[in-house]
Amino acid sequence: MHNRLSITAIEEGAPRAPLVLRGDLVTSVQRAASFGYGALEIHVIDASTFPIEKLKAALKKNGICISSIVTGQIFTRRHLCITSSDPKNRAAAMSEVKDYIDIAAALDAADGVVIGWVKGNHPDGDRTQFDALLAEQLGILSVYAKEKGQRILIEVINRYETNLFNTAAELKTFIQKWGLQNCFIHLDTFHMNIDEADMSEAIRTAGKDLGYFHLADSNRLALGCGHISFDPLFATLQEVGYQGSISLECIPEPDSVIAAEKSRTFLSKYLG
Ligand code: LER
Ligand code: MN
Repeated sequence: MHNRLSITAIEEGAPRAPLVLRGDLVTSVQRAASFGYGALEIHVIDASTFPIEKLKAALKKNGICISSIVTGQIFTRRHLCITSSDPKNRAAAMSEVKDYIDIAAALDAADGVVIGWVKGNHPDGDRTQFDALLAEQLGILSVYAKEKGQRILIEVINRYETNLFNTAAELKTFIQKWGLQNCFIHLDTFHMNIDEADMSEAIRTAGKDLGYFHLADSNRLALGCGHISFDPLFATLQEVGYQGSISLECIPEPDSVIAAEKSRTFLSKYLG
């Protein structure tokens, strides 16, 4: 396969958060390239202080690109979500996601902008109003992203973290029902191993709408440290003609270097 291989980075985060490279982002660009990754996925903490120009220079110097910009920190650190029942909160969330889309555009991200936790959770009971609001907000963001040459990548996340889109089929149905353009399905092997009855079938369900792919083993450690069978997954990615990046999002244990190198070695049989 010839997909671009990416690795996750954040300036600082909880030790067991599944983000491999930590610390200064320019250093992470150098480390990603030296470990044999062709792209960096950045979980941006604060758009207002994000070092766009320094990163552009570092990417050029090291010959790698940005695969995606991830919005999760908007929710985890600032408790904002695009479907909040508080109009101020949701307006702030939308404004921040747009700032993240601007960063992705400035860095010419290859795959797009990931929307995970920032989409919120649906309330108990009737979902009709919530779904309409979610579709409206995603529609606004996808038009904004399209104007900037970016795509919206909606992540399917397991039931213990969110009650929205735990399977590829749920998300595909939602995208089709609301006619969302420029919104793609983002799968993650850690989440799929929990909620999909058949992981290969989930990739087939996403099909041409598959827009991004996260890799971790069943225990969210480096590849080869758990019990996921990756052979059929890579075969199915090929079968559906997936062209996007494949990004390592695992817990950096015993440390970032070992997790990055071990996973890179594991992947050489699929990606060269
Ligand atoms: C983010 O990509 C993800 O997979 C979530 O579980 C948050 O870590
Ligand atoms: Mn993920």
